[in-house]
Amino acid sequence: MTKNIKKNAIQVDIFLKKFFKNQKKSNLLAPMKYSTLFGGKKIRSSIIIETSKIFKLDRKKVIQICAAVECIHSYSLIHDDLPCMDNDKLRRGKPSTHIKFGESTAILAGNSLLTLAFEIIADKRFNINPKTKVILFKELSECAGHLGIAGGQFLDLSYEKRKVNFSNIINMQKKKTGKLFQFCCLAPAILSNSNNKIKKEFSILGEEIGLLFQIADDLLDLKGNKKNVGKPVNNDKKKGKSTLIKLLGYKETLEFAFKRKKLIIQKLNKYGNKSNKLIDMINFILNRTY
Ligand code: GRG
Repeated sequence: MTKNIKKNAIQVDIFLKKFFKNQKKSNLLAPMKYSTLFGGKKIRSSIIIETSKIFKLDRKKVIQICAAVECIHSYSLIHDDLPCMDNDKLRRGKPSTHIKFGESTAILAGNSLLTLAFEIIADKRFNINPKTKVILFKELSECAGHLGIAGGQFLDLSYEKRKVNFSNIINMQKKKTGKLFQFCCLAPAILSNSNNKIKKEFSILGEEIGLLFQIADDLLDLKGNKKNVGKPVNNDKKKGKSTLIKLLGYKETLEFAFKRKKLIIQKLNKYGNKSNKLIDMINFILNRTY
């Protein structure tokens, strides 16, 4: 499995490197590259590529979507690590972007990665129907904005050191992490002109996969090791983060995650062999050590 994830990540990195190379030079390019090209699993790209197989879309057809999503993901990590947010000095085993380049540069590099994501989709070499591009823009901006990642991050920060109930934690995690995964599963359905029912089905699946990913991230924070994870562990407790583990305990959270995983896989089973690789990916999410 990890071999497949690595292979997918290399291809996205090749695309991103070329895209950066074709940009006019600026002082922000170095921190932008630092945050996107060196390290990171690029699991969201793998989810896009493996979902695309269900829709018989070649990986070349979705590489721009992968690159755009990774830019937004990297942007969110840069901002997440800032002193005014989670104040983390280590990311992917290296100094966080603001530690390496300074705070203002990190903020601006993050902002530039967000806009670059839309530039990548807008690029004329991404040769798809303009109407489809507009739909992708709309969905991606919704997933990144106040109803998605940014809104979820707001909730995450405002829930620190508070007693938060189950449904509020799930809602926060679905926004903070689930929404970008939602886009990863929805985009291939949009690109293949699927009907609204299928688009809805893949949106929900993506959001569920994202929630599973976030729960696995919280489990790793508790039981993982710093070297593998690439950032300090046991952070959530120190910061008073509201997680399912805090509410339910480790064992019950793990059981909850395995139940959710089973439901996702049941839904994907109806696609037969075409969904095998995506199912492998979902199994990886919960078994991962990094
Ligand atoms: C509007 C995009 C945007 C951002 C501003 C800071 C912020 C609001 C949102 C942060 C959201 C966030 C950091 C969610 C955490 C998701 C998560 C589990 C990250 C770790 O992802 P991995 O494991 O990281 O895929 P790698 O290093 O492999 O890329």
